[in-house]
Amino acid sequence: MTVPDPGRAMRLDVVSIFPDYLAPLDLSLIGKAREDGLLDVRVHDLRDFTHDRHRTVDDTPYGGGAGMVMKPQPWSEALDHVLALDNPSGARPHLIVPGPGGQPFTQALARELAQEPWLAFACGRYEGIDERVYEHAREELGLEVSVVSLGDYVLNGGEVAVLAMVEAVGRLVPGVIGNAESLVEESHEDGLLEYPIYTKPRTWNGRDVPEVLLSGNHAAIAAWRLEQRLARTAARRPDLLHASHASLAGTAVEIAAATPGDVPELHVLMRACWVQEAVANDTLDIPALRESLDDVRASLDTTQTWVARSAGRLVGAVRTSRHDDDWFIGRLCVAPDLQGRGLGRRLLEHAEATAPDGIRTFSLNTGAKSADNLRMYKKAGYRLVDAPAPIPGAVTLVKRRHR
Ligand code: 6GU
Repeated sequence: MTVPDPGRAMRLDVVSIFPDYLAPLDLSLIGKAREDGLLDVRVHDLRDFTHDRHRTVDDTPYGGGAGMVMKPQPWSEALDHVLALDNPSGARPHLIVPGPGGQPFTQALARELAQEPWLAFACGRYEGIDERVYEHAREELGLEVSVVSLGDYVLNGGEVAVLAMVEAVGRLVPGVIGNAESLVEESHEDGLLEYPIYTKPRTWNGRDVPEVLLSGNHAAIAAWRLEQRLARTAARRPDLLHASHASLAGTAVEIAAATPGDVPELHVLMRACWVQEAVANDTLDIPALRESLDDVRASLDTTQTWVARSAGRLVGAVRTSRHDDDWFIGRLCVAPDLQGRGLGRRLLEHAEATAPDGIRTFSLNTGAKSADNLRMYKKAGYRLVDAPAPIPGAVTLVKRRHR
């Protein structure tokens, strides 16, 4: 086993009365990541911090009621022990307490947690942990404490939830998954569920693979997959089609020049955004929707592309190009769950602000029926021009530059 590189490994401590429950963390990708020194996982037995013959961790609740409550003292000693272990990064852990009463565990939260140097998990059993442990951890130990729930159902304890969370977070730590592109092309990364997948044989048990997948027509395959994703999301998770729960509030959004490393995420973001345009304009015949990964990569050389990131997540983009004295602003997009919060306007202003001397007009295209986009552009001073449609169903808007 490789010794974890303290500067690189993400540290994970788990405290439980059933440490054996966490044995699966030795297996598969997470086990491999531990061997490779990418994750430094340590499991602790809460009962090691009791001092009575029965190693008691629980007692009856004040005020009455069913079940038992975990006593504060063993938890306090366990946390002190975790904090006192060698800690080369100088960081403090973010304490995660799994419980059905917590904030929902989502891919977005997994991404945030994957950026932390150190996570500590406190697995409660019975009815839960004495509330004063949370206050003590926050106020005396100075820890950020989050209660996190896997979903709206009840488990017997936090251990299964920790297995799920460590797997979801661990696979986002750089290097744990070899092919980073596979990370963005999956459910919950761009607001839609995945399309159905098939492998050989072509006919199995009298069932054929959908014809389009054998056609070799990549545009047709992409359009079919997109339709499947939309249909599936509408049927199984209609809430995702109107996702308004994610928020930019309180998170800094940084705009930076796009690099080749941004291309896979940018490609997925564009798909997610122009699916909306496809629905709003009732057509799949939109160039942005048909851009391949290679097209997006190539566009970095022919345009100036900017990406906006929030807590590591790519949440918006825009590209500009000069045509004589006109500055064309293209592919302006904001992640569907974060629209309506002014991020599009910020990207637009950034695109305008980067225009060189000699530019006299800004211009852009959008769908003729893209009501939200049109409203935003008009508010920003753009006017529809009576030019031939750049592509079927699209319109051109122009604004004079004021200097
Ligand atoms: Cl994170 N813990 C427990 N004990 N029950 C749960 C849960 C977590 N998420 C859903 N049910």
